[in-house]
This record gives sequence, C-alpha cells and structure tokens, in this order.
Amino acid sequence: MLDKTKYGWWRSAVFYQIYPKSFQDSDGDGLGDIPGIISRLDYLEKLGVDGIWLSPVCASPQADNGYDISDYRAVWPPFGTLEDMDRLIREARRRGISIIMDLVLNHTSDEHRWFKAALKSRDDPCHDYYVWRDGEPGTPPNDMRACFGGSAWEYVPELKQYYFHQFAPRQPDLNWDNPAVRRELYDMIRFWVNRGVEGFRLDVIDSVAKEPDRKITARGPRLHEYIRELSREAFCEPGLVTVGEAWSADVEEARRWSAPDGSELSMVFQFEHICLDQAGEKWDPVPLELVKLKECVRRWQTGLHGVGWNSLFLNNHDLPRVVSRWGDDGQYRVESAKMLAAMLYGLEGTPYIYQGEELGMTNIRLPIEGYEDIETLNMYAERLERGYRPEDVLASVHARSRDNARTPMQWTDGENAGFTTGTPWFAVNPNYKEINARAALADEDSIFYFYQRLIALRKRYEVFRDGEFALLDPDDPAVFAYTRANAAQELLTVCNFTPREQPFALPKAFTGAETLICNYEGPSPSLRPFEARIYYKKR
Ligand code: TEU
Repeated sequence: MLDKTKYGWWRSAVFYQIYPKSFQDSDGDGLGDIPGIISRLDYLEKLGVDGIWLSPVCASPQADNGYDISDYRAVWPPFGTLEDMDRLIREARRRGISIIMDLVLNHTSDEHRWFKAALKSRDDPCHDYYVWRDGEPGTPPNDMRACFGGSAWEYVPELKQYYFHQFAPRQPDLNWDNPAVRRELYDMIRFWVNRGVEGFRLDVIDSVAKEPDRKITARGPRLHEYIRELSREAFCEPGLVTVGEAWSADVEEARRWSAPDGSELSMVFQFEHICLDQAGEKWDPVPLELVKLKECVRRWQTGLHGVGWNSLFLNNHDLPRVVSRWGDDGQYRVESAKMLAAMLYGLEGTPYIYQGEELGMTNIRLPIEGYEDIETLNMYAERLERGYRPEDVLASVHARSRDNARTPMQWTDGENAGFTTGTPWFAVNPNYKEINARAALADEDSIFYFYQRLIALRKRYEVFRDGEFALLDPDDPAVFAYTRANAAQELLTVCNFTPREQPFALPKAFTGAETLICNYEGPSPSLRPFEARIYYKKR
C-alpha cells in the first residue's frame, strides 16, 4: 500500500479518469452520477488503480459538460449531492483509491454568481474578477479567436464593454491578476481538501496568467509566480497530487512545472505526442510517423529523468480513442490496444487510464445530428461556412471529435450496455455487444487483465519507476523498442506498431531475459502484428 501522506507517492501510482456523465447512471435519468461511480469502485479496485481523476462534478449549466462551473462548492444535482461526494471519497479510500478532482480555475460559467454580479455594474467588487475592455459594438479589442470558434471577446451593451473568453462565451475567463480572485480559488480548494480530496487536475492551468492585450494566453509572464503561490497557499499537504493540463508545455517548461522540490505541481499533461498526427489543426489528421513518436517520447523521458516527472497517457475525455487512432479497431483491436498499453506502461511517469480504455473501447461514427460537443458542432458550422464539403467535415468529426471519448461506458451486452435503464444522454457505441466489462472480466486474455498485469508489474519492479530510458533503433519506422535500467534491474520493451510481421533480434544483453508480459501466446522469431513484449533481467 502506498503511503499517500508522503510527497511523491504518485510516482508509483496509476490513475483512472472518469467522465461522470458517461460512466454509470444509478437513477435512470440517462446521465452518469456519483452513486453510479460508487457502485463501480470494486471494478476499479480489481483493475488495481490508486486514484480516480474525476472530470468536473460541480454545479454547471453544462455548456461545456461541466467545464463551465456555476458553483465550485456544490455538486451538479443530476450527479448527486455533497454527501454523495463524501461517500465516494470514503468508499474509494476504503479501497486504497484517492479522489482527484478536476479544478477549472481559468474561467467560470456565465451563470456563476461572480459573473452575474460583474454584469450588474462596473463598480461591483466582482466586476474585476473577469477581463473587461471598453469598446463599441462590432469592434472587439483585437482579433483573438476562442478555442471553440468565433471571437474571444463578447460584447455587453449595458456596460459598453467586452469580456474575454478563451473558450465559449458562456465561459468567461477569470482575471488572475486580481488577488481577490486567487484568494477565492485557494479557499475553494481548501474546502475540497478538507472534505478528503487527495489531488487535483488543473484545467488549462498554463493559460491563467493571460495578457489578452498582447494576445498572450498560454505561458504568460506571471504564470509560474501564480503557480508557486497556488502551490504554497492551496496545496499545503506534501501528499496532495496535482497534475496540470498544459497544452503549451515543452520539456523545459515541464521541468519547472514538476520540479521535485514541490514548488509547483506534481506533473503536467503535455500534448506534444498527441499533436504529431495532425497537419496544423486537429481536424486535419495525417498518419502517425512512428519515428516522430519515438523521438518525442525519448526527449520527454530523458528530459525529465531525475529532474521532473512525466504523466503518461494516450486517451482522455478530449481525445479520440487511441485504439482507433494509432492502433487497429478492426481485426487487431485487442492486440493493438494491448500493444499501445505496453508501450506506455514501460515508460517512466504516472500512467492515466481513461474510462473504457481498459476494454479497448473505440471511436463512434454518427451522423452530425448525433454529436453534442460544443467544439465539434462549432467547427462543423464554421467549416461549412468556409465552403468545406459536409462529408469532408464529417470525416474530421469521426476522426477527432471529443465525443468519441464520451460514449457511455460499456458494462454489459444488455440494454444501453448496462450504463442506464433510461435513455442515455449520448449514443451508446453499437459494438457494446462484443466490447463490454462483463465479457472482459470473463476472459483471462482480455485487455482488462492485460492492464491489470501491467499495473501489477509496475508495482513489483522498481525499474519501471526509476529506470533510465534509452531508445533502440530510432529510425525503425515500424517497431518501437526501448530499455529502462537502474543499478539492479533492466527492462526491454518492444512494440510492433504495424499489422504486419516485423523482423526481431533480441539484443545480446537480453539473452536469457524473462518475458514479463506479451500480447500473444507462445514464442515467435519475429514480431507478429501489433505484438508487444516486455523483457526483464537482473543486472
Ligand atoms: O481542454 C483544454 C483544451 O484546450 C481542449 O479543449 C483542446 O483545445 C481541445 O479539446 C483539443 O482537442 C480543457 C478541458 O479538458 C476541456 O474538456 C474543456 O472543454 C476546456 O479545457 C475548457 O474548460
């Protein structure tokens, strides 16, 4: 059992991300909820995870599925109550599982009381909680665009002012230059720490020190000053795990974010690997070049070893399912899902499993009317306006929509995949008949048990946590092979990223090594389609 009071316990941990709306409904309203999560804790304990990152559960009008918070200290009623959260924290801890809450500190909902007060008058104390600029209708302060399309400035005629929003107009940005805002947020975090929350995922945290007049959002000049204050004022306990979402982070920045002196955060989610298979915008996918992924992983592994800490992930609630993206969600779905997991779990860092990843859940293909995500729908409308063909835009949606990750969790082959007895808020992937947790738990060769074994291996062998990384054959376009070594142990991870056999010669140094895990039965002189192996030897 990990000592979670000590700084750094999360270096030996594996976390599981739950998107509450799509995980498990308990009352038949078609929406996942907290009692539903509690009913699935035994499943997560069996998998072997040490913590749950909960996407936002706070009160919200759901303009962006909870990433638009209207009350940081209340639970969105369809998800449950504060007492349900207390019970979840208690029941999870009883199973050795910590609750990590998703904190949206960059912006609130436009229904938050602070923003409602700010709208009333320029003189209201809450007015300066947000970013306002005087102006005339039709002439925003500058041409900054919002992430979800359109101008980043919204005009309020009554005030003759614009307010700034990096995301939807219903998500006004908070003004972190105002110390009163920072104080409010720190006090709110302590409210949740005092209820037993043991960690936080920090939404777009690299954008809080924004300077819109200079068109700066990510990595603003005062960013790390604010993060160090946040860490001092709100993350006081050494055992709190904090992971910042930082799309702008490169290795050097990540060293600051995850400095082992605990001055900032435990780690960040960096996205360099995630952006390797797109030409400019994410909606214009290109095939992944494995050589680029290998080089990227090498830089992050060697760049943070001993001086910072990596998060390890290929999926989350904003990303298409990786088995559809970089694996094969057809003939080799099981093999490729396991291969991608082995590639990730052999690395140094803290792995994050996104709900359903352990089942090999895949993308979904719906007509555009079936999609719900604000980012997807705004892009679709914008591209049609720019003259794109509907079928081409729909192809981008199928490949990259965030809704690919938000289809309900597939528990059984029964009605609505066992997610709800009501009408699910979002379409269930029709492949739930074959891909579901009940089938996985009954199949010793399932992806679920492969993840369970990987998690157990990481806890058994120290070299998974502290071994130094070395990339083998950097120019090989089909096979990703790397070693990890500390003074006593050595690992070799080999992954065939293709649906074709690939030649393989075991390096001499690994002659006689033990095969810790493989996604195929029995030996083979070559690497079978999407074959992955992790070898181990004592030094
Ligand atoms: O995402 C930040 C963010 O930039 C992503 O929305 C990204 O632009 C896009 O998804 C690329 O695929 C965080 C949350 O993870 C996301 O769900 C929220 O919508 C967003 O912030 C606003 O809070």
